[in-house]
Amino acid sequence: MSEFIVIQVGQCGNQIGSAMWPQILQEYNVPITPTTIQETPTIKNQSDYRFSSFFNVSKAKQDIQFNCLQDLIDNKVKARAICIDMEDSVVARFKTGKLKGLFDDKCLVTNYPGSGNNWAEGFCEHGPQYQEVILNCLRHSVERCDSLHGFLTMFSTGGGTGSGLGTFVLNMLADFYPKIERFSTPVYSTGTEDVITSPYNNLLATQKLLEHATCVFPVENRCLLNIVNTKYRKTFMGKGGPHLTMFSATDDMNRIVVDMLLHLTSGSRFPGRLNFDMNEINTNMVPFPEMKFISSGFNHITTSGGITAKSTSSRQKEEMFLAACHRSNQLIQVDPLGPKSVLLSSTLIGRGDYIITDLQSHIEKIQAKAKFTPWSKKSMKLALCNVAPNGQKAALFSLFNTTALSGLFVHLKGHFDSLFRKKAHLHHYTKMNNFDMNYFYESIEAVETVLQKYDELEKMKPLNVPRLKPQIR
Ligand SMILES: Nc1nc2c(ncn2[C@@H]2O[C@H](COP(=O)(O)OP(=O)(O)OP(=O)(O)O)[C@@H](O)[C@H]2O)c(=O)[nH]1
Ligand SMILES: [Mg+2]
Repeated sequence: MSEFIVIQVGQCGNQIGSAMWPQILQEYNVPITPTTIQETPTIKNQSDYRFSSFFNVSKAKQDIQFNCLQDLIDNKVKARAICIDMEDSVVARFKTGKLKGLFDDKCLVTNYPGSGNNWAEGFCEHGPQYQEVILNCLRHSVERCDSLHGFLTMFSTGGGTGSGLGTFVLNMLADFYPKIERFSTPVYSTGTEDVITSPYNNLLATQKLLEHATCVFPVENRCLLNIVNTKYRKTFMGKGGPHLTMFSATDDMNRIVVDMLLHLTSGSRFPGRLNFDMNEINTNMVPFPEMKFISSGFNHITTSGGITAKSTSSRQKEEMFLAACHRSNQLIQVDPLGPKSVLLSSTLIGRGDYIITDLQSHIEKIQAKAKFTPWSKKSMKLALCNVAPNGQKAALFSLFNTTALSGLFVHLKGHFDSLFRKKAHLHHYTKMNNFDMNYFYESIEAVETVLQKYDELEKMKPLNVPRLKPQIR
């Protein structure tokens, strides 16, 4: 059984975490309050379903059926989470709010007043200052795992703490636990920039992600906002009605990120007829070390709007497939099956009422529509997870490693250049102890290298291997 440690850093990382843990519990039929127990539970026996992948349950308590959060607290069950922020307001909610008692106090790290939207403050100041404290949290969490499989880090790249200290932690993980997978979900504010120094922070964080993460599942706030605008609020927004602001939509946006993380980790948490674990995703999806950014998409059906009929019709599955691959449902701005995309690798994960032939028919459609590298057309990763998202009968999750991701890197570099050319706001970075201009130069170089690689792969001609003709004697 494999275990994961979730590391949430900064405001954004911790806000996503605070939306994620109740949802994970809900999938195991452990609601926050006992009154919301479902009539037909998604799973029947928690001990069969790798509850301890994300929760530390002592050996003696592993056969207990937990019915609500209070049961977990009474039995000293803790989320495998480390919550770090250089201000204390978001993490403080874990001590007093609805998740009170779920987190280990030894794994909450806070300070005051934050990292001032400055990557250098997070990475160069708070990093060294908190290294020992964070290392103790890591050791404490790792010692409570039997077979640690991976770390999952979550933070935004636009501010200072998540971006700077978050990537410092990634660097620590690579140094101290080099053999353990390091998955990361960075939230980019590209297109909805609300932090003036974010072009610097985004680029500096991206270089560290490229260097230290094993696999990156990026999310762009503009995509989340579009999904929220067009899907969730469609019914009562009306045509031409007011558009949601980032501020009012943040909870809904975070719920989409949480759905993605639940799909991504579903194979590690539940069994499947064609089971998969997250390390398989890394092996299958990352063809070259620098090509580790992966686009994710799925049918955004919430619990209330999910498929609840006894079985899922083939028409519904077809709709789910189209939705999961459509550009409007990608969490990063790409069109995986569009003309500017060459697929380096792809994964489809069917959850719940899905069988292998459903996935195979989806694959044929992708093969007919998309462009591929010489090696990637015939080999797609398929996986089935027995348990559907909470309240749904079935769901489809897609992952694409595509050259269209170059759009993100072009955007990051363009925004960075416009600020850097004028040296605007630069003194905030250069005044930090341990910061030197090489951080900027290395980041520019790393992004340019990735762009060059995408370009080469896009231009690569598919191999035309002639079929062997049968010999006539
Ligand atoms: N999707 C999403 N984006 C967020 C959330 N909170 C902040 N952001 C975005 O993240 C960027 C700023 O990062 P924060 O996470 O607030 O910053 P931080 O990591 O706490 O760093 P400092 O406050 O500068 O020390 C902005 O672009 C915000 O719009 C959130 O809960 N969800
Ligand atoms: Mg903050």
